[in-house]
Amino acid sequence: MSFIIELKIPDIGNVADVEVAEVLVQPGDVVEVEQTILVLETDKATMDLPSTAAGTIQEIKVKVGDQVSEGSVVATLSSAEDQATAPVEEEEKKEAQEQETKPAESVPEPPKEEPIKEVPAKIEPAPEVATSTAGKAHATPAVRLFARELGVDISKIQKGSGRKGRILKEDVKNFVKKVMSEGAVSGAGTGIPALPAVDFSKFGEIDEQPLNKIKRLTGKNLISVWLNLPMVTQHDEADITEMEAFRKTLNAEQKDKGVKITPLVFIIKALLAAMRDYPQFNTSLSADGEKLIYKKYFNIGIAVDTPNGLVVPVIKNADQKSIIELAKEMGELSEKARQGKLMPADMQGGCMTISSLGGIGGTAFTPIVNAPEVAILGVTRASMKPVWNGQEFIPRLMLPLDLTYDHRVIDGADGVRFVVTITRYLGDIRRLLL
Ligand code: CAO
Repeated sequence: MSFIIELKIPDIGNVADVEVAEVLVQPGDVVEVEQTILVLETDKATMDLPSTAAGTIQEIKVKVGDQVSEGSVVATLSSAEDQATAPVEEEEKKEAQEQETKPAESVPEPPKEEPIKEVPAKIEPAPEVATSTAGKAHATPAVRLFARELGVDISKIQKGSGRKGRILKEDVKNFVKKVMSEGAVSGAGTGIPALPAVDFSKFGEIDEQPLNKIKRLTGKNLISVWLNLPMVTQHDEADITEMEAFRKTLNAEQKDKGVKITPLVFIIKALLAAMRDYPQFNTSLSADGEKLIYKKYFNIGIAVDTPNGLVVPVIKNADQKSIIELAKEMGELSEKARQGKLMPADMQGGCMTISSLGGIGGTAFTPIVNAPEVAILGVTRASMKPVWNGQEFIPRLMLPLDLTYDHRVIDGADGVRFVVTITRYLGDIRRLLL
């Protein structure tokens, strides 16, 4: 024989019109005694409403946002007599008899052989639940328990996806997934304390946008490089007055052929020449850090700014290409990058990278090495400067260069020698022929 049991709101301390914040079950669900079926919310706290009986949910009589008070029937449940807990058996029997003579309002009339029991739930207030603005997690005890079981510090989940930012089980699961997949980003496993989460909505209106895949991957990679490589940046300036005059002539000649020659191709040429002079810049450390691998090929990566983030296509065998060929390939690769059409092979095999911000501006910056490469050359905007020639100041076009290198592989003296060598090649491009 089975019984239909009405689950009602018990005495909740003279609080009327409490809002239903979550409905955790639906008709047909089999529930256990003490399983939370609803979450109620007042201005100050949330409360779990546990089922007082085991059985199958027949009907849910409330929805999220409804107001309930003591005595409100929230659900009906069919239960085998021996499954139901009967904390107040005598009272239940009496109530069941009353139900037989006086059917409950808004409860569909049960089959005759199923006497109705009204079992007021023992409501569990969640005193420690507070709003996220108070710095504490906004979650039900069931979710807190779930988080504890997974070893998650729930206060690290700043905002949940439930109503009013409530943290749901799903948020806890997503948090665990994020920590597992982005361990490097949070500093997990490095012994470095994670940055504290901040609820920016406390200070004003915000708009939360997920990072795209390129940004997420770049971020992970940058953190890993930042934490693994001892990096030093060396700054210098190249006098490119003559180089620019030649570039302008060349550009005018090439205009009809649709090739645009920017300072970058000359910088690639000068970098290649310096790499030949200093082979330790065309190396990578082996994974165990015990060996230095010298490369006999010269592939140059170029950082390209795209609407989706930074990508680094690689010009393969750049040493075997002319200025015009490099300019053409640079144009094609940056176009492909901006259209999101680069293939993984287009971005692999780089020996050293150039990050040129010269088309935008800047006077200096400290680029991050594109590991496992051992150095990166940063370039910012050339400008006219007064330069002392031994007798007088003369106006010269000076190009700022920023060389960041992995100090495990490159000594400071070689770092400065290398960048000075690049300035020499750029200062007199005839030297590139030697
Ligand atoms: N000084 C002065 N002018 C420069 C210059 C420099 N160092 N570098 C380029 N210019 C000029 C070019 O001659 C061109 O002038 P015109 O339009 O009059 O011909 C203009 O600036 C624009 O150049 P560009 O940026 O389109 O072309 P580029 O070959 O110099 O650079 C590319 C190509 C793909 C590298 C660049 O477009 C880009 O994306 N740069 C951003 C890279 C980046 O985000 N790096 C940061 C990574 S974090 O480490």
